Amino acid sequence: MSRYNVKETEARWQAEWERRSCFTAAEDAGRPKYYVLEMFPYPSGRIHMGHVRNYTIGDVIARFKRAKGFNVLHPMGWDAFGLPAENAALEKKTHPAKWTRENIATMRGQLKTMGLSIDWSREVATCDVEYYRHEQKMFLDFMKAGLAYRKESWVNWDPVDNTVLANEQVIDGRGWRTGALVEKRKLSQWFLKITAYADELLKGLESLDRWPERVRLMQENWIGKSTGVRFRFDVQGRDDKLEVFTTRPDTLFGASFAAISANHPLASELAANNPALAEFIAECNRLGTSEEAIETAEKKGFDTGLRVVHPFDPAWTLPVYVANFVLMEYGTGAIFGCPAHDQRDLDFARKYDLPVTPVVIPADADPAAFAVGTEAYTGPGVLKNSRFLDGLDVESAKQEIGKRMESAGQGERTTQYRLRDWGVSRQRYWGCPIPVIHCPEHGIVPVPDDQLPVVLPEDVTFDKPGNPLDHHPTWKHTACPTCGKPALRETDTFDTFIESSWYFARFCSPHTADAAFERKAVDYWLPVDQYIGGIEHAVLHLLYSRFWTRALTQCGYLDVAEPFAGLFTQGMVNHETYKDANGAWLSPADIVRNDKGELVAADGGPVAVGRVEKMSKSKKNVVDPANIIDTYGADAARLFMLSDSPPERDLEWTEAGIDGAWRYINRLWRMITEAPVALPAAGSPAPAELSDKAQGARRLIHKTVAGVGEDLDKFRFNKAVARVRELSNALAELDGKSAGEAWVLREGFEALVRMVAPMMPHLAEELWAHLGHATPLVEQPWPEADAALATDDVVTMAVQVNGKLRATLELPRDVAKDEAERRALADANVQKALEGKPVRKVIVVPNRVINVVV
Ligand code: ANZ
Repeated sequence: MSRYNVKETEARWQAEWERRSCFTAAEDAGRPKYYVLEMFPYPSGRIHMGHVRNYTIGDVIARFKRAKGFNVLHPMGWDAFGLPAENAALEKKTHPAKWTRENIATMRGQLKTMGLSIDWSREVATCDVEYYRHEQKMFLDFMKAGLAYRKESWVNWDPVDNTVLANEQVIDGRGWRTGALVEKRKLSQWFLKITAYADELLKGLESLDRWPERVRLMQENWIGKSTGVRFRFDVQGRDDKLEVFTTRPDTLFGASFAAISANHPLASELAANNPALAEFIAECNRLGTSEEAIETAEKKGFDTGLRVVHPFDPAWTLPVYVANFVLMEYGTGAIFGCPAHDQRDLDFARKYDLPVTPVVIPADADPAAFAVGTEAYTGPGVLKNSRFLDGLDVESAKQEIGKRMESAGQGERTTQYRLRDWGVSRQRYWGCPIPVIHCPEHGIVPVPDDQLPVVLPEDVTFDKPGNPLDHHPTWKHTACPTCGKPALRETDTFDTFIESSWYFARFCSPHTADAAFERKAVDYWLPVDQYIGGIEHAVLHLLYSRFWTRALTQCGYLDVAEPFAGLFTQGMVNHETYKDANGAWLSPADIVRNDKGELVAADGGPVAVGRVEKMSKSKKNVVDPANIIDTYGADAARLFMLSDSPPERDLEWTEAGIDGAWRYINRLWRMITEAPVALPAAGSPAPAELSDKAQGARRLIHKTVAGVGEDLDKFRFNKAVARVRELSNALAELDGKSAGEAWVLREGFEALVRMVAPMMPHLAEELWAHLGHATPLVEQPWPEADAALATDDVVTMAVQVNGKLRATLELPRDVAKDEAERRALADANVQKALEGKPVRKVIVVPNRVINVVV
């Protein structure tokens, strides 16, 4: 029995594909293009199962589309700037550049063992100056176009290390290394005007009909369009006014307080001679900068003692609080609170004993009795307790009050977006330098074109906290491009989301030196036809890329509406979790089965099996793909990734699963290399005569070809695998002896091999060669199904004699009634059941049943 030598075979075909440059893409106006891209990896060290799943899915699509005649672009690169490299530098005393490049080398080698059909000649690493220099130029063009600007903004500050912390470095409100309570500080930082595109980014979502609905909804919520009213309260005893934004102006007669953000200018002014207020503001600032932190914190306020006057009643005043749930960055940083109809306001009112007056009454409630307890009423209804609004519905009341405020000059109806401008300054080393210079005389001066790129220096030290660019003895000292006098370089670097906002465009012409890309290359390849990645990027990365594409279009770099025409988000790879007797996590590699088949620790100790969860280092439930590929080969890993669950769902990695994939590969290998009879030569014409069995097998072959093609097109990989398995089972039943069977076996084997090629490319190549083909399978087109054979033209009909099932017959669909009758009566079992009695009647229900009555 021949054995499939997976290691030798996989390596040999990988080398052969490379030798023949099978996956090198070039523009070709004569063929339809197809750009398939998986989200590029961060070079963290080694590839994990999430990568294997992501790149397997992408590779199936790439290989399938290539076979279907598309000119496929399938590139790979490295999202190589970022914090982990700097952390490694601090903890392992290595240089971020060295750490990153070593990781890239390791991971490239690992990816190559997967047999991915990638055009490696297009590989880019975003930490290379050949890459990031172009985004410096883009940024300067954005500045000219008014899309980049500077403003003060809050950062996390570690008071012990005296350094800015990234959000990921703040753990439970404390610095990750010092454990010190993190403070908020204001720094001047760069912003990109993504809000200028808020409406376009929202409208564009409608055109993305090949994106998951869920992702479109998440982006819509993130952009957060609200229509409402901005209006101004008079402040008692002061000349200035307090401007608020509300989406519910209809509830104004239910207002019981006003509140401002801790960072509102009025709050700072009042705090100057109010130490208790200053302390409250400091407490708010310790909450952290994220919206989530603010949303989940207990609602707290501080009564400023000021009062504002109700816009429609000069005798009615409301207290003004500083409140921890009011964000400075949204609307005007100030609100009015209507506790009956907003949960936060209600919680706040109950805590500080403020009135709760319902002003919107649900249609089915008794207006006299309706009251609000612990739950605010946010639904529709009719206005009450609201003077000129009484009796109106919510929508009309909003319009009415808006109109009145506009004509009195008190406020305006407006649209407000939750989306904030994108802060891109990071006080970090391992990133792209922001190409501006600070001159004492000329302020911010963009680095002139002929002085680009601003290269990140590698001779830096990590011996003290803070940004090494700041400590570098010479790097930041330069001359002002305007006056030539001493000036300082910006030492902040870009947010790494910038690199990933345009890499898909760089892949179109990755080696163009004097420009980010060639125009004709992006015009040909963009948009990406199929983008594949994790749902965790549903908002930021995808939204930033959509914005960046529009900004590039505005600045004349390219002209595409949307960067990613199709998006697929795959599920996670999960695994059981294990704990030892002491409750410590155990890795699957530390566990064995004892003689009784029970799971035990390697030392024989008991193992508690826990929940199936996402593979993570902290719970040790990880399986290293390198070990799997080493043991079972890439094809088995790929097959298991595809066969077990639909790709959008989570997949549970099990030993039994990978084992099953491995066994199937060997079965296919044996079935074809040990065929029961000598097969006719490749390309032999079909024999004139086929037995029923052979004809039946042919029908299944062509049905499978049609079905698998459709499944792959629709990302139903698990269904495609099931179909292929069904066909291989059927072919295993043929002994090749009756008329034409040997020929059908060859047809079946070839179809099988060609269909599994996108999924198990190495095995497929090897079997294709075994079947006598001299040119590799990657160069073959996708098999065509014979439509006449592929359709279900045969139906199974039941034959009953006096109501009892006596036989089933395979008959052509819509067969004539007398033909059905003839075939039924000719059947041996039916004849037996008739016992020689005369047939009185035959009733044929088309395609279903033949009833014989005696
Ligand atoms: C009064 C009111 C009454 C409100 C009511 C709601 C319900 P969206 O839909 O997200 O746009 N708000 C405005 N600015 C805020 C800020 N900077 N920080 C925190 N909250 C703020 O939310 C708009 C509503 O959120 C506004 O409408 C305002 O409260 C609050 F029964 O005004 B509303």
